[in-house]
Formats: sequence, structure tokens, C-alpha cells
Amino acid sequence: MTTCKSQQPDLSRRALLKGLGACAALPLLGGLFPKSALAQAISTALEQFPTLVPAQKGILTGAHWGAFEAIVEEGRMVRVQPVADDPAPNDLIEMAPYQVHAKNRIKYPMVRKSWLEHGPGAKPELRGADEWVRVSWEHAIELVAGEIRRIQRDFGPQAIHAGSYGWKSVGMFHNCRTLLHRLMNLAGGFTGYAGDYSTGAAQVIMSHVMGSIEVYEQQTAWPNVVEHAELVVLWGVNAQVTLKNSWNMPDHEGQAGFEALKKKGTRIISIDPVHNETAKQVGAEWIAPRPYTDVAMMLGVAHTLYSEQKHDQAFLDRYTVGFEQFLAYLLGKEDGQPKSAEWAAEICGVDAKIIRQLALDMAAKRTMIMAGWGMQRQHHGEQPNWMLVTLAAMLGQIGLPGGGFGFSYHYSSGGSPTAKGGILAGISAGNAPANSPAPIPVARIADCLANPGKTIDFNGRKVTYPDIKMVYVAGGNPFHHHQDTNTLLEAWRRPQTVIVHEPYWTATAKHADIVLPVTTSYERNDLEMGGDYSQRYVFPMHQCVPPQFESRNDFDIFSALAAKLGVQEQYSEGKDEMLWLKQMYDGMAAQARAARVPLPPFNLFWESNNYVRFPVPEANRNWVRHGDFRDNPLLNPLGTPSGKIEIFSKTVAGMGYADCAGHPKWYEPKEWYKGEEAKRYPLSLNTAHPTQRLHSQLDNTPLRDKFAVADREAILIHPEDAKARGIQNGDLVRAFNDRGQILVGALVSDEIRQGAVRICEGAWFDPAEPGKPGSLCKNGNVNCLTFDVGSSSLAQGNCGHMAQLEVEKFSGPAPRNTAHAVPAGA
Ligand code: PGD
Repeated sequence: MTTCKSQQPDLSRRALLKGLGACAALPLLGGLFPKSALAQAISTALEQFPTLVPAQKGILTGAHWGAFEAIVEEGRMVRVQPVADDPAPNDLIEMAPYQVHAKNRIKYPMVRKSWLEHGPGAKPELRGADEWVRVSWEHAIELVAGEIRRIQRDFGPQAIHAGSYGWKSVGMFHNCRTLLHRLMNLAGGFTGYAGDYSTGAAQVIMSHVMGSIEVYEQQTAWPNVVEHAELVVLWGVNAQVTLKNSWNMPDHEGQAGFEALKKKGTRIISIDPVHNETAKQVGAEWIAPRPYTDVAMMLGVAHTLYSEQKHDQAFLDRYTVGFEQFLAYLLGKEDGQPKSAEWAAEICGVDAKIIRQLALDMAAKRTMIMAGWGMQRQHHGEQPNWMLVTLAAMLGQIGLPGGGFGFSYHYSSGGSPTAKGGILAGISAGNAPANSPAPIPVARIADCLANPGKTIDFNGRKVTYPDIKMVYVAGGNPFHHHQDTNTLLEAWRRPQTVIVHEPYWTATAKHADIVLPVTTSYERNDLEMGGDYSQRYVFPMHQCVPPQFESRNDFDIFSALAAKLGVQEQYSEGKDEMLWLKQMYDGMAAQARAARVPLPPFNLFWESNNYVRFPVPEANRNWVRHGDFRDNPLLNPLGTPSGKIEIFSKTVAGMGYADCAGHPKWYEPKEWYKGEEAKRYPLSLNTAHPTQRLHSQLDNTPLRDKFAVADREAILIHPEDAKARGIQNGDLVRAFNDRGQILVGALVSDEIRQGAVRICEGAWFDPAEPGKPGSLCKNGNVNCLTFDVGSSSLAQGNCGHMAQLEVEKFSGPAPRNTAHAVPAGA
């Protein structure tokens, strides 16, 4: 383990302040009162750096849910307060003390009994059901290093799936996923993944259509939108919920943007089967299409625009290619079916008059269409994004102030104006060895585990699945995030060894062979940017409490493994935690200096318990996405083959896929209300992101008191659907289909369209009979019901937002919810 120098008080603070090379995490001065003479001296020295903002009361740190100050008493984190700059503090930060001191922390390295006694591959059907045996750290490191060595030697790097997808914790250094990749690259290579669960379909199709992935790009700046947009259409957006958390630390400027729209009285329309929190918050008009039918509705809008001659032909001529091919489809010249508002209404269940009026209103006003990502986490999920861009192109407002489309206003505050300063670079995964295996599409993991040697299509290429012998997870929870949990459970039996680094006994940890306990981010020192799009803040993440029980930092675990594998020097580069942080800070500060924003030396910054707030140039508040392309498409072409928006893509057409043609189209999904399954499973599932959680993170905290119904995940169900099944508000309900069954608590409300039900993703999987596929999940993990096919041959994104199901009132005694219990032997 590298030394955490916070436990070495002999280093003199004065030496630090003189800027000597030594670098250590010392008890903080800036936040302690009354201020010592030294702290006073620091404050005075810091006055020359106006970008610094001091903490008020506690130790600065933070999470995906916000930057905050932690109050620590007698070695325990007791409460937190948001940083002064946060315009919309997130109540999730209050859970930090419960995260550190959770009852289901993994305390010690543990090995599954059968695996320990009989070796790799022993009784894989007992994963999730076996007993656990505590081992020493030394023994655990021996076992894991031995397995990496054995599998590399006997099967080669492709046999190790160390993609390890997940949201982990914030922190640019203790980035467990990158740290894992760094080790595996040094140890001979591994099978990784392409894409992600958030935007798997969108990012592939947008690269062909717009020449950039769009979903993680800066959006037209909020002040510009607030000033110029006359109509904002939220298409599948619940920003009030999703903006609470960010990939880095949030600046929460998105909430301020929506508040400003509301204050100004800008007309907002929300298109969503659910009258969601955002629609209510901003007072939006609500249009509720049937789930999974948005593309049909968009086509109805497009058809109206064209037939009413409200489309912008000049824009289409100058900035797009392929409108003619799309038009032939729109008008029904290909299949004899014009995609009129009436045609769309019959599919999506929204009155044709409303569809037509929507088209006319959008054309009459400066319109910003903000789209969420749920629509593309569906079968043929490429189409909603492609069709939405096509619609925006027909409106001709792309690149105009307050107009066009945006795919990231609901995520991490896209549109928060970009600041001028420096950007932290995190630790790198290093270079992959020359013989590194090709990645698999991220959401095909279960298919890959179960079907070694199978070949699938992927974005114009063929991918052949390797034979995976080892799965290594650090910072993700596949037993929550992957679709069709029961199929995953069976596929998970194929590898010989599963290793998981986790702070908690999640379902993924429970289904491993070797579990290594890791620190939470509050038990280590780190640095993180604040504002994913604005890059406005640099937050220190000071260690608040010592590592709990025997937990260790991922970095220290991987360093110990690196030592056993003979690559420690390359792994750590001879630096410990604080030296890595200093190097990251210095790189960022050099960029800031070049931008004429001076910062103090690292030691002074670190010691002061301040955070950095970079200035935002006025011009950036007015920045318009694709404005330069609109100004001069020849000088500023898009990254597509034509340099223009590709309404028809020769590249995609050339792939010849039956499930993704050369222009946007309506495809009937695998399961929907008109499909075969609907006869037995008539309800259409919506798996929104939860309000009181981030994916599965924080499910094991008292937040449950705010969302659990009948001690389970809630199911939002329309009163008519509930009545037809004799279900009342608060009832314990079984939701099921051919893939699985879960217990949920009924929330009866007319804020969801009849025929649709909403169960949020992220409830921890808790099978009544562990290890047995199809067993009742007692906590309500919605992925027991979703299906595991790729969005299409193009992107192979996940279809987590889609499934037909039935519900019934649960009879008999309610089984105890054990999702957050520790397993036998632990
Ligand atoms: P998290 O709950 O964030 O979910 O899936 P993801 O796996 O990212 O899991 C992160 C895990 O990392 C937690 O168990 C946490 O304890 C652990 N962890 C945190 N910090 C550390 C650390 O420092 N070290 C280590 N070793 N572990 C750590 C999210 C995924 O779910 C995503 S991004 C999306 S968008 C998808 N959404 C849906 C959906 O909308 N609908 C369905 N049906 N399914 C989805 N799945 C996807």
C-alpha cells in the first residue's frame, strides 16, 4: 500500500508553504476555527488569487451529487453542507455520512467458499448463494495476481474482461476503472468495451449524421437559450431529476437555466408518457405518447411541416444531404404509406390535431428541442436521435440563437457556459499492448460471456466474442445496470473467476469469487473538476475519515498487484497519492496561467481548503452550438463525409443492415403495445432514472424512506390499470413477464399514461432463491424484466427502457427485503 502521509504529522507545514518539493496531505488549516497564525498567513497569501473560494465550516470534498463540506467529529463524518457556489444544492449529498458508515460495507477481503476450496471455476452455480470466507490482504493479493498470471499465460489477454463499466466515484486520480485498465495494460492486455450504457445508440448514429457524438458536447449556452428561445420542447427529458448528479462534480447550472425559462414565461412542452417532475416544476404543457412510439410522432410532425410547406428548404439545401431520399419515405413513395399526422396518431396515441399543431407552433417560433436519452435506450434507439435532427433541420433553426436541438441539457448541465482556466487530466490507463484484443460493444457482455466465438455486426464491422475466463469489475454494478438479469446470471457462470472491488455488498459483489473492500472517496485524497461542460471549478477532495475496516484504495490494491506481477515501477511511476495530485494540479495550473488565470502553488492550495472558481468569458455565455457551421459551412464543415448534416447517410446505407437503413425510419420495436407479447403482457415499461439515487448508488441509505413503497421500489401505475387489477395505492405488487419477476410497491397516479408503468432503474437485485435464474427479486430490480438485445446491428446499444409486462397484487406474506443485507460468512 502506498503511504497515506496524512498519518505523518512530522512533516512541517512551514516547509510546505515554502514550496518545497515534499508533498503531503496534512490536517487542514483553512477550514479550522479559530484560525491559527499560520492559517491567517495562508489566508493573506491567498488573497492575491481571486479565483479561490474558501470553505466555510468543514472539509472540502464532493461526489457525483455535488461538492460539499464535510463535518467530521471524532473520526466519523456526521453531516455535510453544500459549497457556497452551488445554485441548486442536491439533498443527496446528505447521504455522505451514511455512505461512509453504511452497515453493508465490505469489511475484509473475502473469497467464495467453493472457489477457495476447489479453485477457479468451482461450482459457478453457487455464485450469489455460496458462503464467504475472510482472507488476509496478503492472501487475497496472491490469489488475484496468480489468476491474472494464469489466465494471461493459458488463454491470453482476450480471456480477461476488465472493461468494467460503471459510474464509480468522482476523483481524477482514484478513478478505479482507469486504474484497473492501467494494471491490465501493463499485465498483458484485456478485453475492453466500446460505447456506454447511457448513450450507446445515440453516439454511434450521431457520428454518422452530425460528425460528432453530440450527446456529450457543449450545448448552446443557457443565457442564450433563455434570451432567444420562444418555445422549448422537452422530448423525453426529466432534467429536474437527471441534473441532480453529474459525471464530475455538478455545477447545477442547468437547474438555474430551467428556472430562468420558467421565470421568463417561455412556453415549454413536455413530450413524455409520464407527467414528470420537470414538466411540473416548469409548468410545461404535457403531451403523452405511448411508450416507444416517439419516432412515429416525429414523422407525423415532419409530414405536417412538409405538407403545410412550413419546412425550411433553403436550410435543407445548404446544410444537409439526403432530404430527397427521406422525403420519398415520408410521403410513402417507398412503402405506399404517407407518414401523416393521422398515421402517427394511430401509432403513438396522440391526437392528429395535436401533432399538427405542434408542427405549426415549432415552425412559427424560435424553437429549441431538448431531447433526453431514454428514447435511444430502446430497440432501434438510433432512430429517435436521427429523426429529431431531421426534424430540427426541416425547421431550419440549427445554429441560430436559442434554436435547433440539444441532446445534453438534461445531463451534467450541458449549456452551462464554458469557463476560462485549466483542466485537470486524470491518471491514464497507459498504452494498450500491441496484441490487445478488440473491444466488444459494452451492452453485449452477457451475450459475449454465454456465446464465445459468436460473431455480431457492429457499426460496419464484425465483432467475434472472445472466450472470457475472468471478469474483473471495479466501479460498476452489472447486476443492476445490465438488461435481463436472469440471462446475465446464467452467463455469469461461464467465467472461471470473477473479481470485484467494492465498498458495499452489492449484488455484483455477492456474485463474485473474490471481493476486495475499497474505500469510499471520502476516505482518500483527490481532485475533481466541477461542471462537466463549464469546467468552472476545481475542487480538492480532502480525506475526511480514515479507511474503514480493512478497506484500501483501488490504487493501492492495483499497486500491490503490480508489484506481484513485476510492473510496480511502471504502475505507480514511483509516486504516491499526493505526488500524483500535485502533478495533476501543476498541469492544470500551467494551462490556467497560459490563459492568464494565476493559481497558487499546489501545497498552498491544498493546505488552504479552498476551491477554484474560474471566470466565464462574456462571449461564452452567448455561444451557439453549430453557429460557426451555420455561418460558413465550407470553412466549418461537420465531421461527416459530406461535411453536412446527413439526413441520408451513404455510410450507414452501405452497411446494408435490415434494422438500420440509410435514413431515419419508424421500425416496430421487438416488444410494444401492438406486438405479440402485449397479448399476455399488456403494460409498457418505462425505466426512468431515480429521483432519490444515482443508478444503484445510495440505494443502501435512508433515502429509501423517501421512495420505497411497501419497502420495495415503486411502480407508477395509472388508476384505470390499477383498478382493472384490484390494485390500490401502497399495495405490494408482483410485476412479471417471461424473463423475470419482481416485487414492487404500487404508486397509483394519473401522472402516467394509461397502459404504461414506470419502475426506476437502480434497485439492488435481491433474489428470493439466490443463484436460481427466474427467482423473485424482492427489492424490485427492473432489469429482471427488460430484454437483452442490441438496439440494432449498427450501434448494439442497450434496450433498457423497453419491455412488456403484467402486474398483480401480491398475495401471501411479504418476503423480507434482503437487498442490503450482508451475505453468510461476511
Ligand atoms: P452505479 O450504481 O453507479 O451503476 O450503471 P453503473 O454500474 O454505473 O454503480 C457503480 C458502482 O461502483 C457502485 O456499486 C458503487 O458502490 C461502486 N463504486 C463507487 N465508487 C467506487 C470506487 O471508488 N471504487 C470501486 N471499486 N467501486 C466504486 C449505470 C448504468 O445503468 C447507466 S450509466 C445507465 S445510463 C443505464 N441506465 C439504465 C436505465 O435507464 N434503464 C435500465 N433498465 N437499465 C439501465 N442501466 C444502465
